[in-house]
Amino acid sequence: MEDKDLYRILVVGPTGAGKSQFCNFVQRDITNSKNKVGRGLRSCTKGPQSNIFTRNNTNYDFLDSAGSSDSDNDDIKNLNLLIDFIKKKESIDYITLLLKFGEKITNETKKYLETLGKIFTAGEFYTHLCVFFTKFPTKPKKKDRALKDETKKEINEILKEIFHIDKDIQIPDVKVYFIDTEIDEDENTYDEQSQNTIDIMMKQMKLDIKKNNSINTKNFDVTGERIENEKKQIEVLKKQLEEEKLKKEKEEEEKKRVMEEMQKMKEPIIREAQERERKFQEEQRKIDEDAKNRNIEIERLEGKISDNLSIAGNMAKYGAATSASSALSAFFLFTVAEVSTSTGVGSVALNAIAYGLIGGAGVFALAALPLLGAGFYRLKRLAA
Ligand SMILES: Nc1nc2c(ncn2[C@@H]2O[C@H](COP(=O)(O)OP(=O)(O)O)[C@@H](O)[C@H]2O)c(=O)[nH]1
Ligand SMILES: [Mg+2]
Repeated sequence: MEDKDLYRILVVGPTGAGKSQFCNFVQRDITNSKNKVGRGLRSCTKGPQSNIFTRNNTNYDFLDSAGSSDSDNDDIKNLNLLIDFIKKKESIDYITLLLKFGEKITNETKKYLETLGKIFTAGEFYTHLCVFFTKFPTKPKKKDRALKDETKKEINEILKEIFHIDKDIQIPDVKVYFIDTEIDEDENTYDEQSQNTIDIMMKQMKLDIKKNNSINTKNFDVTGERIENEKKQIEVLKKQLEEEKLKKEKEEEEKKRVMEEMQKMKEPIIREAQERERKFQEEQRKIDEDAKNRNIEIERLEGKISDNLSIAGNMAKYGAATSASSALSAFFLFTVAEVSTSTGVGSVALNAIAYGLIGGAGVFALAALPLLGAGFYRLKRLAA
């Protein structure tokens, strides 16, 4: 959104807060005479007044309102004047509320704020407002800085009360500024720090206005009927919201009930499926086990086959060696016997050898028998 051609700003606050001097200050009216500034108790502003000027290439109209609790003490009269005035303007963009720094917020001021609460809705007020505390020392002391923080807190609490905003409802704090608009008579200048504060406020205001529409002032009225209607509308909306909420809750409950019902219906089916799955898993496990066992058996048999084959092989080798060696010994003994007989060695010696031969053969035969038997048995198992 483009910047507006003219920003219309309402300046409100109790008499003596410094509204007229503020309007001179924002337009750097160093004569401080465009808006007649009050001297003494009586208010000098008779009725609302327009202040159109240009600052930093932007056009403004600061509307200096009459204080509603001025020395005439006629709140309604001043309120009438203000409403008539802003009705003619059709819309305003912003509200600056001026209060004196360092002074307790009096009951009079509270009444003034309550009157504002009859003109603006809380929504309008909170989205278009900033607060200025005037007469803030140009060289603030420690106590002034402490009071500044307290003041911010206090004004936020008071406004919440006036606009009936629950304490626990979180709304952003209103923007609060501290200035001194008094001319330094020796130097004939305004406090520059305070002028900078005005520039900051104007920038902030432009941002706020981009977010929020202007306040339409055409339907403003003195009786507070507009606000009452708004409140009634809010009540109707609240009721509707409450009914909607109840309806939704009932729907949610019904949904939950149906879901539970469905769950119940589903349960036996799920259980059956689970049982089937369990059985399937068990069967699968058995099959796996069997397969594993068979594999073990196969491995065992294979092991045996190779075992037996090697035993049989050894046996054959062993048997051949044994037969060969016994044949050799028999042949050797026979030769010895033959030689001994022919050479005429004594018969005693011959006999001893012959007996030795027979005995040795006997012993060999006895030793070889179980071995042969075992070999035979193994070969038979293998064949089976
Ligand atoms: N020191 C000082 N005096 C101020 C300031 N603002 C207003 N005044 C004085 O307070 C008195 C009332 O100011 P005025 O603008 O007429 O208040 P209005 O009734 O709200 O319009 C005048 O004497 C001003 O000079 C301020 O910021 N600092
Ligand atoms: Mg004034």
